[in-house]
Amino acid sequence: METKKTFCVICEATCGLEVDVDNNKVTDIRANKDHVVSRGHLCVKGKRFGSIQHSPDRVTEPQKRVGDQWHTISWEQAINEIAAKIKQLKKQRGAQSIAHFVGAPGGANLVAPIFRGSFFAGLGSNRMYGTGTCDTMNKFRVNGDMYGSPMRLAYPDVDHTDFMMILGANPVVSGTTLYHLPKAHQRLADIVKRGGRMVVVNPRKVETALAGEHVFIRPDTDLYFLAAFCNGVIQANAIANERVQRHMKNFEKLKAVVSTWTAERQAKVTGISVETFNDLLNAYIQAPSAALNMATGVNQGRHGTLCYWLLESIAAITGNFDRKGGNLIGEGLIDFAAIAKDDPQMSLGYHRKDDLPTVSGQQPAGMVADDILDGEVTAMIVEASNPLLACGTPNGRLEQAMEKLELLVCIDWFRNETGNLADYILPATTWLERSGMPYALQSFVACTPKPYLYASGPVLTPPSGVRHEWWIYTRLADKLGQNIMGNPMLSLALKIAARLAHGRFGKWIKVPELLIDGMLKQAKMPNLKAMIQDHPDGFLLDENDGDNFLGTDRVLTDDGLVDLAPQAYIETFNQQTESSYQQEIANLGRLKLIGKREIRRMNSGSANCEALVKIDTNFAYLNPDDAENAGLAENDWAKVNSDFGEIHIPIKITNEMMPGTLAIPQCWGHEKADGLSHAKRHPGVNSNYLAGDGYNNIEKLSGMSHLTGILAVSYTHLRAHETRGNL
Ligand SMILES: Nc1nc2c(c(=O)[nH]1)N[C@H]1C(S)=C(S)[C@@H](COP(=O)(O)OP(=O)(O)OC[C@H]3O[C@@H](n4cnc5c(=O)[nH]c(N)nc54)[C@H](O)[C@@H]3O)O[C@H]1N2
Ligand SMILES: Nc1nc2c(c(=O)[nH]1)N[C@H]1C(S)=C(S)[C@@H](COP(=O)(O)OP(=O)(O)OC[C@H]3O[C@@H](n4cnc5c(=O)[nH]c(N)nc54)[C@H](O)[C@@H]3O)O[C@H]1N2
Ligand code: SF4
Ligand SMILES: [Mo]
Repeated sequence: METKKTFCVICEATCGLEVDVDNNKVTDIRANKDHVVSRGHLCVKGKRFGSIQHSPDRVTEPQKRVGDQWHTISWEQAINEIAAKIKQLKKQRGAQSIAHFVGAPGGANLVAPIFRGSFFAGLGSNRMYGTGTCDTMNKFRVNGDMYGSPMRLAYPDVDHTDFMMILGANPVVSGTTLYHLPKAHQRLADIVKRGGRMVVVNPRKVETALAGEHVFIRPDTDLYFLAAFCNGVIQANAIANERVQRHMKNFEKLKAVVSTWTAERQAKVTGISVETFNDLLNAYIQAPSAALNMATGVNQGRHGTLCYWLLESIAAITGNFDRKGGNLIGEGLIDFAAIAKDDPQMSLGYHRKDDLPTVSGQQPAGMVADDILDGEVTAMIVEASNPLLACGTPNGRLEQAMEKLELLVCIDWFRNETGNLADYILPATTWLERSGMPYALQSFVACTPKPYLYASGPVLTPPSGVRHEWWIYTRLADKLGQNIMGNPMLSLALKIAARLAHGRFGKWIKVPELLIDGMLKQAKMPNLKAMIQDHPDGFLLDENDGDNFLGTDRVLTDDGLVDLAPQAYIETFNQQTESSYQQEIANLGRLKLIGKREIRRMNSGSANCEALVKIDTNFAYLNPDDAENAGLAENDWAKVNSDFGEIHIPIKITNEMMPGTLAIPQCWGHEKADGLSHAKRHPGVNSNYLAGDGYNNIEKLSGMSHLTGILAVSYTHLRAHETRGNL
């Protein structure tokens, strides 16, 4: 038995782990109490990952579907056949008809994205979709417009702030997104211990609220709250005038656009009383330093881009941006933001027939069904994702569309619901089987209140039939006769490496390790071997004290000024805000649907984990008043309709829910999961049958899907003779 140190990549907390390994099997996973930042933190998903790692359902050889039969085939056959089909489709339908779809774990993988991006660039296709347009593309859009690069990403300085307000996030369960906060509960509770305040604004009284205070907000009304908040700080003259004048532009436009939004007007739709609003506003203004944060619960609404722009603007004009204890921009080891700015794949682009944008390389996931049905997309490689459960799929529309693809390849550990429709499943390595560093954003862009460096080698040897993603993309490029990584010499070297990687010389082929070493060298840091041997718990880097962004060449806009009012946002705000406000008023009596992340579930990816999933189904969570109105009692089945679909789901009644809201944990609905035996026995219901897709249900500035605040048309008691589960 051996104990190895590594880190968990399941969520962005990236906790340090100690893994006991016996005969290439995980026997125990514990928190590494010496890890420089997570310091003994770990959750049940990391603890029990062994059950996923060693699941009997794991795909360990390439699989090919013929009719409804699955056959194990060799890698040689898989790569040959897939490359031949891609070649044929490219010739017949053009390179842009060959798409790829990347899921959340794709972003946790340091090396795969480089090869994936390069493979598709070589193919000539920039048709990338991903669940980035289900979680955060609005933020990348705003960063690009305000600070000059999608990767100039601010984070709240949790460990130093005197006031923190969190909208639409639940870091204690989720581990946060786009910044790094292991031990979230303790660090947020510490704000209160220091004499400050930590306020969670959320339609559900979430776990994070236990670390501070909680304020209910009606789903998808944050825009009016933030517009009034922005106007409030301006009216109170809480403006850092000198900073604004020297380092920012278009303050007057911002001021004008929010000028009609008051505490009273927002109160009508948000449910946040004038008194509570003013209390929050005053606390924010008076705090010596104050940090704001918003995440998926606001990003997925109809106005995610406008909301994030206002949130960032409030921080900027009040002097809380680029100030210790406020919202900071990290100084990464490598200037990723500058690289991303000049990379046409990463910057804002318009590559589609419609006017929807490509943000940070991603086209809207909510357009996949339309693009397939319109004949724009004929083939797709899905890497580390399960779009059938993750995306809006009105009554299952996405599944019907994806069945029409001429080629569907899933690179995954399992045959998930999307994989069921695939022609090929290509088995990939797990994070315990590869070298890595925590998410690129935290490592290189330093989106973390506690900057640190960590790197580790593989803990396990992969099964012989499993491959790293870099290898898969390189072999496909080789077969297609196209370059990988641009440069022809490097391309040739990589192709030779991939050809040899699983033969006699295999143990000498260390492509990911060389790449990681290259990145570390560029950052003037110790190499991977030294990190593993000399720094098994990582090491801390300089803290970010603020006052290092504004007025420096790190602001990447053309004129070096922060843009407080990008023209597209002003136009969209003027076009949409009044009319959507009136709709909100008209819809005040209607129930709104939100999602719910659970500590034992990681999107759909942990659904098959016996050690985690012990309940048969997800539930819809309702306030007692709403339950009574519909004649529903605990555990009754409800029939919920939206404009898009219908589901049948059992309910739980709880005061945690704001009246007028319904929360359903997403990424359930495994009744067809033939490759996931445990998930199939505990199927639950796919709440995204109620979400819309297509052009009208997409936020136009960033391509984000509309997945929260969905209006219910009706919710009624399901009579006993009606079927259970999805219709
Ligand atoms: N345990 C667990 N952890 C996860 C995941 C998981 O599935 N399970 N998923 C991972 C992924 S992919 C991501 S992107 C991150 C996301 O991390 P977070 O952004 O923290 O995501 P959630 O926990 O869903 O928090 C969103 C919150 O928004 C609230 N909300 C919904 N609608 C609104 C609204 O209109 N306004 C406001 N103000 N609040 C609203 C919801 O009640 C919810 O508490 O989590 C990651 N971590
Ligand atoms: N209604 C509603 N819908 C939502 C959300 C919501 O809040 N509300 N949240 C949205 C968000 S934020 C997200 S990110 C999506 C999540 O949706 P996805 O990003 O699609 O994530 P998963 O459903 O977990 O699917 C991940 C798949 O990747 C595989 N996998 C894991 N690690 C690796 C790896 O290293 N390599 C490879 N090749 N495969 C791997 C897993 O086995 C699994 O099959 O759901 C979205 N859907
Ligand atoms: S909090 Fe996130 S990173 Fe830490 S053990 Fe749990 S899933 Fe892994
Ligand atoms: Mo996500």
